[in-house]
Amino acid sequence: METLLGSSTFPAETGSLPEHGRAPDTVLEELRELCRDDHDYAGGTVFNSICSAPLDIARRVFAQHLDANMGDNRVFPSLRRAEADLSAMFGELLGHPGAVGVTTSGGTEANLLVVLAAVRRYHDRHGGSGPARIVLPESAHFSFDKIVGMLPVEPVYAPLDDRLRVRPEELTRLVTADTALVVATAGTSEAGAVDDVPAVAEHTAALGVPLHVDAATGGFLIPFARELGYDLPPFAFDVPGVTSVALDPHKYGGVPIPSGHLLLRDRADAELLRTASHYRGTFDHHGLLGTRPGAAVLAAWAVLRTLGRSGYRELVKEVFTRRDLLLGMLRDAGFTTAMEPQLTVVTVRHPEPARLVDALERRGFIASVARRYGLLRLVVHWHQTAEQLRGLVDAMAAADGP
Ligand code: 0PR
Repeated sequence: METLLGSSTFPAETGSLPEHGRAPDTVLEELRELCRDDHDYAGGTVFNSICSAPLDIARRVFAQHLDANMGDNRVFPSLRRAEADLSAMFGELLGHPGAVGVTTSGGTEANLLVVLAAVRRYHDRHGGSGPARIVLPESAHFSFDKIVGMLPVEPVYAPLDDRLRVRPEELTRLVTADTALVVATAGTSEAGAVDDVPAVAEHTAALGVPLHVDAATGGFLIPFARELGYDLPPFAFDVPGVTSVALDPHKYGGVPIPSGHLLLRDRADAELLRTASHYRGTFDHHGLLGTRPGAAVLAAWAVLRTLGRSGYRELVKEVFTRRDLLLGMLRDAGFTTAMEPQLTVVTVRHPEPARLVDALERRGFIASVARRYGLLRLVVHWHQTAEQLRGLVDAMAAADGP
């Protein structure tokens, strides 16, 4: 069967709904076949992913709560409490214990909600339904490309510096008092670049323009890396003028997919997102999805309490140490990194990065190309051991040479 993703490799028989069900063992055998090309994070072949295997406690909690539905807090009152606890924990982590939180399916939904709130606020203030201007870095995640296609916004993009961070002085020139929203990124997915949020916030705060920080990738890295002494700027509510932050427990948080969280400084912003559920006793919705898995929320709750700050600090220490190990290995093998990485994404200069990625893939390794910048992109994560990083660099050298 032809799909957007290509042809099914299965005989027509297994791709269609069978008239009569099969024995579970048969289906599990078929499923093994279906998943035969999937990679296991533990196998040392995945170097493109900001997501990783969830922690054991998360697997257990997730498996125990498969029924849990965030869309019904009367059947599952625990979920509302877990969401409130998570918001309090994240608020504290991000410098504002009183922040209002909304669980989401990930960074895309969190970013969408923030832009939606900005559009509604803009229309409330200015009347009409015309496009609301939002100013973003050229490095903004492609979730914003989806969002600007869905909502009445006029995006304006600010250029980057040589480490792929937004240039604050260029961005501020584009922001005026009637700008509906400014976005900064604390950890781009392509290069791990952390924008200078304090410099951006100084200007937006003076104009009263909301500033959203997309920390989907960096939200679980930067606070702990800063505690460990890495030189990274503050990016969250401890910076006056930051009005919302998105962070994703399913990235460097150790939590299963789907797990995202949007934190809002001001309760009035949550009001802009409220939709009445029309059911007696059931809470109103602030997110986009209706029926959605509560298992991820309970798993996030359990992981945060199991690790605590010191557990995350240890994980972040390990992953940054491995990043530095990889940098040394690449240098020794004759490769040139494009810039000093701020977080866990290492970018490498190469005349034909796509060809190198193809060659690596033939050897079983998954790396990626940051297409906007023409750079080879390697993501360091805690699923990789030192030997596996060695294996990657050896494969790079053998595949193509520096
Ligand atoms: N904002 C930033 C800064 C992100 O890095 C991402 C995801 C998002 C928003 C969107 O989040 P959701 O995907 O949770 O909606 N960044 C990853 C990326 O683009 C997503 C990803 C993760 C892709 C693992 C592949 C993969 O194996 O790299």
